[in-house]
Amino acid sequence: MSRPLPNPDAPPRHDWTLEEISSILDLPFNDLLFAAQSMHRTHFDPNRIQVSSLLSIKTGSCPEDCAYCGQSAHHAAVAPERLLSLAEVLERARAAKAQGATRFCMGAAWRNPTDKQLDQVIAMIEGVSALGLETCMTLGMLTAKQARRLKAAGLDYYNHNLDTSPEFYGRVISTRTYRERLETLEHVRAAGLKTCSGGILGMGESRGDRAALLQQLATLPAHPESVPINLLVQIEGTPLFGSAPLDPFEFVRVVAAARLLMPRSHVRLAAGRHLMSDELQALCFFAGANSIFYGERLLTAPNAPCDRDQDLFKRLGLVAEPLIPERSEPGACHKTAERQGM
Ligand code: SAM
Ligand code: DTB
Ligand code: SF4
Repeated sequence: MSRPLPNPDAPPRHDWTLEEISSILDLPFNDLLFAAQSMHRTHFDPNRIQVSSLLSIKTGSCPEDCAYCGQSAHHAAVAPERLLSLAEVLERARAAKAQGATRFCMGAAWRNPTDKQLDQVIAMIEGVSALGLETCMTLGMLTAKQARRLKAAGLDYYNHNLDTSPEFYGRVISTRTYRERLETLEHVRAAGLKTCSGGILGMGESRGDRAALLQQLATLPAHPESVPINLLVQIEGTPLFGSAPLDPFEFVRVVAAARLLMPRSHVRLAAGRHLMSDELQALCFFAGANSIFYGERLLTAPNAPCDRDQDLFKRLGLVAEPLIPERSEPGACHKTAERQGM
């Protein structure tokens, strides 16, 4: 290989240039995958996958105009629903845990939560944590004070995606700026919450846009602990419905580059897995993806069916990452996951 590649033994860098990232994305496919897999096994057990489950706690009628999203009131693709009750959320969290999930992610179709809405979701964080699950929320923009309140309530992760490059962003969203997204990430970090932040591929962006998104993520003061890479799920009625499909190898390249640039982060093969073949998912795991959403639904869109995932894990010899010991009720989740071959 003529071009320098990230050294697996060097500390993670936060000063990646666009040129460096572009040259990584442009590598011959086999060189890129070999480098990413080498990096992956330096920092992680290559056969372990973190398993998260997702629930929409408040669906639809969102004031934002994100062109990919079926929950925006601007396109009204899905019927709006009220905020779920604490009992409903806990029932779904228990079911997710019984299926082998170790993290429960709750999403609301809000531009930002009000302080009253925050009180309601804080009760959910406390209840889900008490079940021994890690908690993640994605509620839109947060103030510094709201982020601190979520941390004090015991929230583990906050998801807030940059979605795409700063340059392409204006083609996708007009009601919230890139800067505002970065500010929310600052508040999340400052509060001591773990960050979950990534983007969406397949919206018509160029490879240069994908490099610029990766640069934004990899030059944050701390790499997000979790980096979800979503494949656009095309939802009828949204402006991005009918976008040209992405070359699947391009998706794998971005996963591999994320692994090389943010070597200690969990890279999640997020939305769109139900549209991927088993072989494509296996390539993504080889390229360094080590987290998935598990369960029949994402927020409003379908996910890969659970029996298909269990079969895939078995055929690939993958096992679910156990809960960190201090959070689990003695061995419970791990046992459930093993029983299911996950
Ligand atoms: N409303 C909050 C917000 O946008 O900040 C939280 C929920 S929102 C649905 C979380 C993320 O899901 C978005 O930032 C986007 O990256 C991803 N997402 C939404 N719709 C998607 C779709 N149709 N395909 C792929 N990813 C999607
Ligand atoms: C993320 O990056 N992907 C998830 C989660 N964070 C909240 C959301 C995917 C949504 C897919 C479309 C839907 O279900 O409506
Ligand atoms: Fe609203 Fe989030 Fe959907 Fe954007 S992605 S329209 S903010 S729910």
